[in-house]
Amino acid sequence: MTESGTFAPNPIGYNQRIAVPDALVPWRADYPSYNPPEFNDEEFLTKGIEQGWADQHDAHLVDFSNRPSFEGAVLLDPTTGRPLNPRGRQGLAGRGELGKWGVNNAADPVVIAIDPSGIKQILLIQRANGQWAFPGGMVDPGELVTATARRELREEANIELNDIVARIITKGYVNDPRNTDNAWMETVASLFVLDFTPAPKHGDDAKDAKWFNIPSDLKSLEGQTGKLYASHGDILTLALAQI
Ligand code: RP5
Repeated sequence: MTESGTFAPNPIGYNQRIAVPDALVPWRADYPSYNPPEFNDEEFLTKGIEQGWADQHDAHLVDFSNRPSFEGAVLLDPTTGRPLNPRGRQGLAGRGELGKWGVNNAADPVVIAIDPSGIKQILLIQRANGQWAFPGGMVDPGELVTATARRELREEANIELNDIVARIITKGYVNDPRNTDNAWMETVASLFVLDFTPAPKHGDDAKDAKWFNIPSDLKSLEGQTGKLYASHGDILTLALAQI
């Protein structure tokens, strides 16, 4: 089970998001009338607090000193005590369906199989919102990101790659549709290169799991899959440049 326990952003809450003109996205841009709607999935977050994976509702109660961001130092809103998204205004306050104020850490296994003739395939799962994605998930408290990647592969695709050495290909902010002004996703993506294609079986909240041929580049892959979830297309492009 993923920490958040959900894949599809609640369309009701996230649909309140307002558009922010590009020039006014950075917090340093003066925008005195900025007053975005607030979305916190209270029932879901209260369950998360009880189960220990979500922060308290009041961000003042959270110790952010041990919550590093790949984006550098994170500013806190002096009034609410909430972290401010380092990528600027997102048109929605609160933390929506993300358990943590500020950084929410994920891990993404990028599993690519290459056959003897050089044909490449990528293992993807289908999320509840229908988009294809890496079988990634939230890092559990105290868990190493490399362990998260292997756990999520097992849970979402029923694939164990214990004998395969993975290498980290990128770490950073994810353009996840659940991001808000005060909560956002960051991931560590690990590359697994295989010379075989273990049969996947979808599990957890993945609706499907399968291998896709990568004909030449991301664009040709997305011709089959549709746009990959969040920043996964960019991550895959990085991965392909490294093999
Ligand atoms: C994305 O959300 C990450 O890249 C990762 O794939 C995923 C983690 O969230 P859940 O799958 O646990 O919802 O931003």
